[in-house]
Amino acid sequence: MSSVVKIKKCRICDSTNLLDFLFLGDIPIPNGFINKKDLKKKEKKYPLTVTFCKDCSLVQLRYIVNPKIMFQNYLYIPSSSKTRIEHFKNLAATTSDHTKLNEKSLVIDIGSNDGSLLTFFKNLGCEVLGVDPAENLVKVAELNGIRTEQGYISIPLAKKIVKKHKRASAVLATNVVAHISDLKEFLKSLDILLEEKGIFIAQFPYIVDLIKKNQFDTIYHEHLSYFSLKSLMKLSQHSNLEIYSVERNDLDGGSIRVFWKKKSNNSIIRDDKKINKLLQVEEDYGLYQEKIYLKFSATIKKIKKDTIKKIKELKAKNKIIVGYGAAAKGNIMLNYFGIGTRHIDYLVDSTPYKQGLYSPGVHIPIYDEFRIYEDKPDYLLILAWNFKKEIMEKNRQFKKNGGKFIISVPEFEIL
Ligand code: JHZ
Repeated sequence: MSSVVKIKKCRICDSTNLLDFLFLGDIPIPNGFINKKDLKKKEKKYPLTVTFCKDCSLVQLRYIVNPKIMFQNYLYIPSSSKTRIEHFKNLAATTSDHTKLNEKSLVIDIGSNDGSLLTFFKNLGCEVLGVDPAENLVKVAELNGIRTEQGYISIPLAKKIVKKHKRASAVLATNVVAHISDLKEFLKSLDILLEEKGIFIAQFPYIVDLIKKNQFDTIYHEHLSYFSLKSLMKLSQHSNLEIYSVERNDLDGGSIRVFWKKKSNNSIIRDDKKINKLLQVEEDYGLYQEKIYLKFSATIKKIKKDTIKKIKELKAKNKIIVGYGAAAKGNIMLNYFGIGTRHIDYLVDSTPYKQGLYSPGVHIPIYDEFRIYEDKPDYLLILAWNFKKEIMEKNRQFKKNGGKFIISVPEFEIL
């Protein structure tokens, strides 16, 4: 695969009836943090164009960046947030409510990162196996005691895993399905991985929340698809798996958990009530019509204008602004808004791997969170707005000292 490919048809239904409704610009990959010595090198940028399939309603990126460029060396780790780790604990409990797990059960996590989620299944006594393409993170996971196969899930890798280990009682994928280009092959791989009564649980940010709450910065090169339940049901038609339940939760600004089983497994009853209720929410919200996406695009342009104006006003008063959380989404926001070192003095992030590096595109230095207590900036622009509560609680003292928080999603606000 070349470094970037333009798609001509929908990933799920092959329709060419696509509407490009938003262009966020040519932007470097959002987890492409830079070493000081490389700052002068030309960075590769890729177009971020979002398109809507008028036939099956899948929202997707027009341009796909080669996954090797994005995931081989990956600096994002879930364990940098308490909220996410608590959520993983809850996900492990939900999984064992859905399927009987014991010491003989194998649980596989696709996109297992540093092994944080699987640790909870290990504590439940299950056998666990991670699958992840990032060389650096496989090493971290192994150090955490989580055995991990390095690679992208595919039919050959699924067959290899079954041969080497066994079939799984549960396969999980949190914030991963959106990263996958060939979704039909993905479902086939799951069919191979799962035992007859096994279940697959996927979780990712939900398009209804994304549109409703103006979460434009969740749109980036890693996320190829932004699924509605309807689009996923359409996808499942091409496979041996079917969706049997669905739940919403408030992680990452609003996510859905989708539960799949094998079509041949009649021991699990499909929860039609939950499924139909959510399909109705989507229909009522206008998710299957192009109008809502055109409106979203106009709103995002307004947020950009408002934020730049307000930040310039603060800078004119010589206020010091620091960005909180060098999240992938934050890097998209900064690049789309064109906010750089003239506006933001530096970023802070709890992930040790990101500290000492520079943000992609706008090249803002990243430091340890504690730096704000030495420098005492006037404002903290919360880039990781999905952890607003956790970040504000953690920095109560900053507020007590007279500091203020700024948020730009769902709209510009000083808190
Ligand atoms: P966070 C990643 O996106 C990439 P990002 C990926 N594609 C995806 O889908 C989402 O995750 C879910 C920092 N932080 O989790 C840690 C603090 O510094 O929103 C992280 O760098 N202090 C897989 O990168 C960042 O913020 C804190 O107190 O947008 C949050 O990144 C807290 C709570 C976080 O994901």
